[in-house]
Amino acid sequence: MKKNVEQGFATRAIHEGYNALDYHGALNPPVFLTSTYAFDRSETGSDRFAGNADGYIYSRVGNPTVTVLEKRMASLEEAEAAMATSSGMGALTAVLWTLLKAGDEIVADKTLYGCTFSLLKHQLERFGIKTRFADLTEPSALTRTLSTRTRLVVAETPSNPNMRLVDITALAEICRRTGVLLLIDNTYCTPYLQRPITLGADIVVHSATKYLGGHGDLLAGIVVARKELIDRCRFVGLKEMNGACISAFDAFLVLRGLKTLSLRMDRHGETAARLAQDLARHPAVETVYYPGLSSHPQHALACRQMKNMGGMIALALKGGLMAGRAFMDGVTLATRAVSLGDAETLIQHPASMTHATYAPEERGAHGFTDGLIRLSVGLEDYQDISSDLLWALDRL
Ligand code: HCS
Repeated sequence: MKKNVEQGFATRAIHEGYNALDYHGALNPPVFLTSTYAFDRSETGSDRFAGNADGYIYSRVGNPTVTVLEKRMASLEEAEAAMATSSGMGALTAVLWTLLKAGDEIVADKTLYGCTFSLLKHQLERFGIKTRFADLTEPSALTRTLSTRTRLVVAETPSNPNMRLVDITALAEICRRTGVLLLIDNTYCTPYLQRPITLGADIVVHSATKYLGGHGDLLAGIVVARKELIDRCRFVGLKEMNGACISAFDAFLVLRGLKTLSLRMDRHGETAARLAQDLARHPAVETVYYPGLSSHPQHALACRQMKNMGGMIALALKGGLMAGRAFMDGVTLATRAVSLGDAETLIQHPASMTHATYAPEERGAHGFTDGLIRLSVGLEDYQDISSDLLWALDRL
């Protein structure tokens, strides 16, 4: 794969894919608010549609502002190419519609974001595509679960919401030997903390709504892979199947967010690491799920695979669901809301919110309890977030 890494990560997050002098010196990429593109003559249009000439044809398939974002994300993930979409689910479905047909199978890690789980478990079945779930924290479980029909392996690391990690290198090696593609959802880490393509994954998807955008003001998704695969996802999954194209304005906002990604991820990680320790010491807390804690079962893997331990924490309280609800209602600085990766600290209850798509009996089987609370640690002062959370815990 092409590795465009001559400059540092932060430099590329600010500059890659854009030259101001090509656009009248405009410091920021112009927002191209256009749905279509004029052809100088009819043959130009037919050549572009046939894929025999470069150039824009329609903004569902490509737009100059979006192209800057795609070049920048490909560089940050150290991949050949990227495709931006209107949401993380749009990114995932563009890949699935492109790669799969009736009769094919997916192997997925047992814990996934609720809508990803529902798509794989319930919705794809209607089209004859089956998903087998396995505990992919143990790579040998993948070998046992693969069948001759498996086309794709899907995992989040860390997983949403319970912070389980998969060993990307180990899974990639098994996938390579068996001719199956490995897709990693890198939303929790961003390429600043973890670059799955460099560890052997074939495809990376993101909800760019989260840390990449970083400010809770947009919805977007990204697919990263080798160019041949991205071309297929663009002209099949995006153009002909899901139509989940990102708007030029949202692409601009993601580009603005990326400029500060490294600074934000450092701060999210520093604050979350301190908070995880505070929470783990509190008598009302049963378990803190954070890969930076030495008590995390995959702490050693996290130290190898991630630059820092990220800004997401999950916790279970001794009082279970009722205590969790009281804790959420007791905080005053943290915002009760789904989503993650924003400047604001967000707190939510997966079983009834982001993961309500799991049936009650599925939650335990897929690795999280009804009492689990998820925290997206924001960029506020550590002391203020810590006081807010500990104050609410003290009152349980
Ligand atoms: N994927 C987001 C949106 C949930 S509905 C989250 O918070 O995990």
